[in-house]
Amino acid sequence: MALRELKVCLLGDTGVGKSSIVWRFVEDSFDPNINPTIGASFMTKTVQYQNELHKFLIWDTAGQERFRALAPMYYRGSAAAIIVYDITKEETFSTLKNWVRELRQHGPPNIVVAIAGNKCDLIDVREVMERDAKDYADSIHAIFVETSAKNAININELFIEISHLHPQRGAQTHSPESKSPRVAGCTH
Ligand SMILES: Nc1nc2c(ncn2[C@@H]2O[C@H](COP(=O)(O)OP(=O)(O)OP(=O)(O)O)[C@@H](O)[C@H]2O)c(=O)[nH]1
Ligand SMILES: [Mg+2]
Repeated sequence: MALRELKVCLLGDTGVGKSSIVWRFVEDSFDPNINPTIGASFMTKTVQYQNELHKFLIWDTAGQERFRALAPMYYRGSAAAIIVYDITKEETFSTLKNWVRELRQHGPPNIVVAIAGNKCDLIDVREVMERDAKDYADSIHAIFVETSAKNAININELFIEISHLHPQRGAQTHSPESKSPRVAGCTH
């Protein structure tokens, strides 16, 4: 059986749930008392899709400002970047846009970008509209999905979409509207 390795990094503000997304994907568990990441952490998970094994090599970066300068070490060799924001915190969406700009300027040219609006279980305190985030993602040809690491919503789907996109197509030529498999909306 063919084995494909995919290096993926997670970027985004502190507290948006990057480590929780990785933890949910790799261990299928959730820790409400998880600590902020120091530096970065590395995990792998191998998944079988049809007749291929996909090994995700995941670099989970630290969102705290003091670690910001380390990020290029992790995104430079990545096939895909998952940029995470928190749907209940508008400022984390601004941070996400800064990451997109930085990736465009300094990241690998064909890096697949996926945007994850995490904590979609908290719709009562939502600050970022799904439509606005989806429009933005379409404008930069990025995958978009709202996730909940807490309730295990769209976490596997996020990684499946990424593996479908790589390496056949880069982020630049991908049109999420027409080509990517659909992921269901967030149903809490
Ligand atoms: N309600 C809810 N809380 C979440 C979700 N994902 C993460 N959290 C909580 O958000 C807080 C921060 O989660 P982390 O996974 O540590 O966030 P992070 O992005 O890795 O933060 P840094 O490592 O500092 O960059 C924790 O208290 C989590 O339990 C989610 O989907 N829903
Ligand atoms: Mg973390």
